[in-house]
Amino acid sequence: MIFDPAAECMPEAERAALQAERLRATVAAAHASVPYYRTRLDAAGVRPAAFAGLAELGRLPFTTKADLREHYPFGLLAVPREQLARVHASSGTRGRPTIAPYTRADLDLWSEMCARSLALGGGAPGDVVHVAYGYGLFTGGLGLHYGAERLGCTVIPASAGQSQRQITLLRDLGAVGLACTPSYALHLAEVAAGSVRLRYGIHGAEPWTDAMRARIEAAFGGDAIDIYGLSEIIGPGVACECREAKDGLHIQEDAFLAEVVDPATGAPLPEGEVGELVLTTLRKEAMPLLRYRTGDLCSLTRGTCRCGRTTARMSRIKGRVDDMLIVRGVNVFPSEIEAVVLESPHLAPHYQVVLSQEAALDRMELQVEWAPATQPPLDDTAARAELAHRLFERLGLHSDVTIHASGALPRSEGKAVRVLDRRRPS
Ligand code: DLL
Repeated sequence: MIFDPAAECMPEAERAALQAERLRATVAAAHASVPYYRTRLDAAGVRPAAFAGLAELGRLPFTTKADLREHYPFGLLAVPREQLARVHASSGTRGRPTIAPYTRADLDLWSEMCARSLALGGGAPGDVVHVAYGYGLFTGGLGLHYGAERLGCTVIPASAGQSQRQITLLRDLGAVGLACTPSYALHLAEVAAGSVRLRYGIHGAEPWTDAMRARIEAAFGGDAIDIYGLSEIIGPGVACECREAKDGLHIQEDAFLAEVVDPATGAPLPEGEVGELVLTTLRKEAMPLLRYRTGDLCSLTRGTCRCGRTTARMSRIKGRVDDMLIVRGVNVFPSEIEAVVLESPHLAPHYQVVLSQEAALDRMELQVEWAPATQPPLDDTAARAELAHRLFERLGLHSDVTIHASGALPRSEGKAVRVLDRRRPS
């Protein structure tokens, strides 16, 4: 089903007009209520009263994570702090957390976006939906929770962890939908050992591949759907795949304006080209963001989808601008490594990349493990060499490979840690 056909199937010209109007209102609100934006907009010579909307998008300043850090925690609010109904945060890897403040209306909008996402993935009123994203400051749990309630589902707020109990609940309460990270879905699949069947899974918050999708779908028998979002913008629900096509994530364009730019120059890139996703909020009250540099790499496609929706679609996230590894001068995205690992049916979909330094040279080691059903050979030299060869063909980089026994690598309950970089900072 389509949760909001009027918004999701709107003719493109009509949507562009709506976006232009909302963009003008957002620029005006940012200028009027956020001193930081007033200064930046004035410096760029943008006068809200004369701002033409979409055609002048390029005149608006970018906002970066550094700007958010600098104005931590509430420096970019466009409403008095008393009007905040809730604050979430994303831990980030270093430094201050990134704050996600919501007014009541923002929470409402967020629920609506997550309800649309669940419906995109095959959800319907009356479904039992098991939410195994972490609840708390992380936006995954409560975001999907309220979205599922909005759709009219029965929600099981399981949160992450205690996997055996999760399986019991999934089975006993008859869940048809599961919401959790793709890495946690694989862990749950392992524990369930075929005893849980689902209609759909709504998986995001970390990069994953189509090969990973195939493994999750084989384990649970349903559609494994990619959902995207980030705390700064709203949390999950910015974009989500449809179950009909699974060919790009439909962006909720009446609420978020998407561009893809060259990460180095900031210049807009044409449709289909991979670059950094830049998002402008069109309906947010608490912290409207203009041209926010997400750091996430993807491309955009326009045109009506097989599912009937007319919203632009973003490709799967290829990686982050800042998680591209540079190993002996070669650029490597962990997702490329994942694709190589999962080509082999004898390996489990769990892996870790360890980077170290030996005699001033980078060393990359890929740690994988045998699939549970595989009888490992006594001497795995040939298997390791074969994997190292395929990695070299894909990445142009020599790496060492270790194949562990099934179950040896750490399992994730939230966002998986794929890379351990033990090189000295240069
Ligand atoms: O991860 C929100 C979320 C929760 C999305 C549940 C989907 C499902 P943050 O913790 O702020 O918010 O992290 C946001 O996670 O900039 C991406 O780098 C990454 N990310 C999120 N979804 C995807 C995805 C949540 N589907 C950061 N594919 C983003 C790849 C993703 N990366």
